[in-house]
Amino acid sequence: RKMRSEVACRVDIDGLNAPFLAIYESLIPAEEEKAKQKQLLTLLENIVSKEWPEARLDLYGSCANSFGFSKSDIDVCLRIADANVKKSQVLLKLADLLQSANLQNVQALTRARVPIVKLMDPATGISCDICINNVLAVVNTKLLQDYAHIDVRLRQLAFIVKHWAKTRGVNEPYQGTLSSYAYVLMCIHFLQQRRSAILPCLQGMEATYSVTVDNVECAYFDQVENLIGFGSHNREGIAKLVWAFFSYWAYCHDYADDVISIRTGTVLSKRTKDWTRRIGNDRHLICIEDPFETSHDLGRVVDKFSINVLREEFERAAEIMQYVPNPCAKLFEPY
Ligand code: 3AT
Ligand code: MG
Repeated sequence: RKMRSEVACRVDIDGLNAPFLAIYESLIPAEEEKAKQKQLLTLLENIVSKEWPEARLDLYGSCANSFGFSKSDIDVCLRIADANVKKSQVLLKLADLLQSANLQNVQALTRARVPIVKLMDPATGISCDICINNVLAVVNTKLLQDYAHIDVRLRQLAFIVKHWAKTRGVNEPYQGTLSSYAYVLMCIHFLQQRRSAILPCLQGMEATYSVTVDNVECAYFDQVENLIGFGSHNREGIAKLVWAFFSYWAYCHDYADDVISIRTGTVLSKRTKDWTRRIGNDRHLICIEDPFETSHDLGRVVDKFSINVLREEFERAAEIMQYVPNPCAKLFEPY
């Protein structure tokens, strides 16, 4: 495959803003859904505090980072100081408590990569996963949420990309494609890199927020109200950005050498990260640096088969955006 720099976009691109915005609007959760999530969180807080008065619950993931769709499950992190008690013991105890409180489908998955308890709340109909002390996920949720405040085009682009990835079957990290978290990082990176930048690099600015979690220092500028309008010199609409996002990943990204990094706001080389060869199951075929756990490549789930699936999907999307008169139907056609 030959790389090229951005080619000329179709002339009618801005005419496609309306259909993309309509899809975006249709995926946004209603206020009443947010209220139900709060209601469930309060119920869980009451259950947990009886057993562990010091513990606290945080929402994380898409229900808290503003990239969640309507009718999504919620992700909750239980923070508990108990260093002596094993996580699996806490999870089993928690599952007991939830069961006694009449929550449904309660299941403790103590051997999963991220051990969780699953449940469904019959009062709100919401399903929920609870993990223990996954504080980095709570902090990266805040970072994503802060970026979303700066320019609404991030939320629009990420919704379209996630919706595309879900309908095309390429949002399955257990099957070698990328997580929603990885797609949002790709969108942030892309908007940091536009010729006139739409997003700043918050970790490159003076830190106003700083926490140390599991020996990782997480620091960045979080007073994002002061950055609203940062990207206003760039007038590109959502359709142009969707087009450019897919053509970047189809034709412009250097899969052999590049690592995208929202931490630095640039592209790094695989050599500087020592991500040039396969180690264990990490193949580094598409490299997305985690903003805080910098040794962590979100692309590591991608294998030699799924990399082709992904690249073909990027190319398919780029071509549809370039040539198909009404691209939305085809772009989001179930695979
Ligand atoms: P969905 O709307 O559920 O598709 P999501 O934003 O909830 O999207 P995930 O379910 O992929 O995203 O992950 C939930 C959160 O867990 C998002 C992020 O805060 C954290 N997370 C997920 N994968 C990773 C990872 N590989 N490294 C660090 N944090 C991660
Ligand atoms: Mg989720």
